[in-house]
Amino acid sequence: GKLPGMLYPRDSESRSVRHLDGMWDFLIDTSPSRNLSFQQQWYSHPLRMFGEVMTIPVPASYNDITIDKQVRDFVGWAWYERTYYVDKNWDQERIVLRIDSAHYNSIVWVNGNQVMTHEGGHLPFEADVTSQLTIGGTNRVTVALNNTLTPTTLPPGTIQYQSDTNKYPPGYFVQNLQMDFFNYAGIHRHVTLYTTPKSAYIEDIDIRTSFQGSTGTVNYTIYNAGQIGFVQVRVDVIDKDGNSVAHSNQAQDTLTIRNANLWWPYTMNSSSPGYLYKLQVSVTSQSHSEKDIYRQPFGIRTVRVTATQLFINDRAFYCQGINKHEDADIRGKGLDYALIARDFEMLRWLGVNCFRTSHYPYAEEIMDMADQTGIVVIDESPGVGIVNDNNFSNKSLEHHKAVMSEMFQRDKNRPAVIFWSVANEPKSTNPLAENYFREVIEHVRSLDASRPVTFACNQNYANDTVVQFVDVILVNRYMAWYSDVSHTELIQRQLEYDLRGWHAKFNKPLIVSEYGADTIAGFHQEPSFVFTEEYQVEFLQEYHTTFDKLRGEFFVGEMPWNFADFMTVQGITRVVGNKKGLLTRQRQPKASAHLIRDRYMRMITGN
Ligand code: BDP
Repeated sequence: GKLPGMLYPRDSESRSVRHLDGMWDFLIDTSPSRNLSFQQQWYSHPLRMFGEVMTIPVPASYNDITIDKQVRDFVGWAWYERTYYVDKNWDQERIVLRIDSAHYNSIVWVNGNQVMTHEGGHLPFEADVTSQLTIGGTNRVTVALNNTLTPTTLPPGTIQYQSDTNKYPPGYFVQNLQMDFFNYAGIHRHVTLYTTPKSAYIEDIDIRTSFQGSTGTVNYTIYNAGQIGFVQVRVDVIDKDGNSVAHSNQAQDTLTIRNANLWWPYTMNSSSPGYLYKLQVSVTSQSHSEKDIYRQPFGIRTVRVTATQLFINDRAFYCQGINKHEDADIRGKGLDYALIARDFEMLRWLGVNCFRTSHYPYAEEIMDMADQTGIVVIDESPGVGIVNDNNFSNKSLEHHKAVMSEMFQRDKNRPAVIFWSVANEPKSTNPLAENYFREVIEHVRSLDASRPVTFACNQNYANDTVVQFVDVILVNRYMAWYSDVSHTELIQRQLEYDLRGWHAKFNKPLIVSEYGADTIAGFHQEPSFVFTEEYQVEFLQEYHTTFDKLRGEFFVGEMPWNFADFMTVQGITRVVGNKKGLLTRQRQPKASAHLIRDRYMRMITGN
């Protein structure tokens, strides 16, 4: 069946957008049952009636805002609330409430009435709230979030109860994570109210592109959610200069564009990287009383892999990559335009032409920047840490498929997205993984035949059961870090043997999707020593020698772990977070950043 549309809220002649970002009231449910908030129905009255509320910003993770450890490390229901005025001129409109990301389980009320629930962070959800709102008056929105991870959430986790009352008070529990990043929680991205016409509105737009010679092909479908149907559809392809270069009056059609500008990564076409067209869609109701207009950016480009190569627009592409996280001081995983701008500045400074959204879908504003600047994205799901038998259950599988559908709906029209990555480091040697991932990958292929599908693998080629299903092999490797630590002299031998083994067995192109060493900025030692900047540089250089050797054969890309230092759970192997960044958490370079920059710049200039 048709998946619900997830068009990004954009204003137009027929649509208004209003962010509800700002300071919200906030209260965590610390009751022993963890459930007092539902017994007392915290959604039924202003939150301040139920406890001493804090002021927490939206968007942001709540964890690192306060000086209260209980808030930082909280596991359970956290409640957000604000009031807002709805413009009296919106009385003829359909009004939608959209939350771009809230981690993890969410329930949303408007004026005390439940309007939606959603499972999973990192992806948007929305509901038509027209009938719940007081138009021309104040309204209260309440969001309850629960960040508990279980064997069937993505990412999965467990709650461990401690029963030894000699050591722990009654009811004591801890959240165990199966991923190596802090489980930041909160309303992480925009909360938006937007309007469309009441019944004749555009629900979804699906665009597939290709080209022959200099002629581009744009195949699109417009989905009408309204009950009354359109009598008129008008679709125009608008180029960068604002000119219509093709048009149609059909809800589904294939348009050709002569002398099309293809969407290119900036390293392949520096004069016009990331060329975006807009599909301008307008629909008019039968009675002509309603008209909806939406402009969807898209690019014309193709992706293809062979047994040894990766092609974008039929030209070989090499991934000068990097892995990222959504992570920063104070705001955690909260959307921050200044941070996004700085990150893209540093990506360009490093010469990066590709990043992986390790290990969950990133904010739409980040994806927009990738589309606009011509940086390629491996779009990864929150399927990180699928390692225990109970993570492969039918319930997990159904949820994983649903998450892939949501990701596809959100990102399907983005030219920057070249691959779907369904997971990071699942236990793919577990026999249960074979059927689970066959189904997940088949599901993604049924949604999208135009993009290769993959996952990042940390297992071994002899026993892996899942790489057989992918189009391109992604392996995460930590020779001389998690094994043979300090022995950089072993990297080349072990890496070449391993990478050749993967290719020989599966006959697919290969990317090293992670490699890295923890490094404390400012630690120096010569000869190199683990955790020093010298060690990180030497470590990366050894990998590079092997990458360069295999590049002409089947090796199509490299992605250091990680762009920047990032926060993790507290533990004895993490010194205030994971320090494998080329940059510090404040986005300043370590010595390794200069090494990668020199290397990637030479690739760009061909020296
Ligand atoms: C890999 C994981 C990544 C970790 C990294 C590390 O994919 O999330 O942060 O190792 O340990 O196994 O630094």
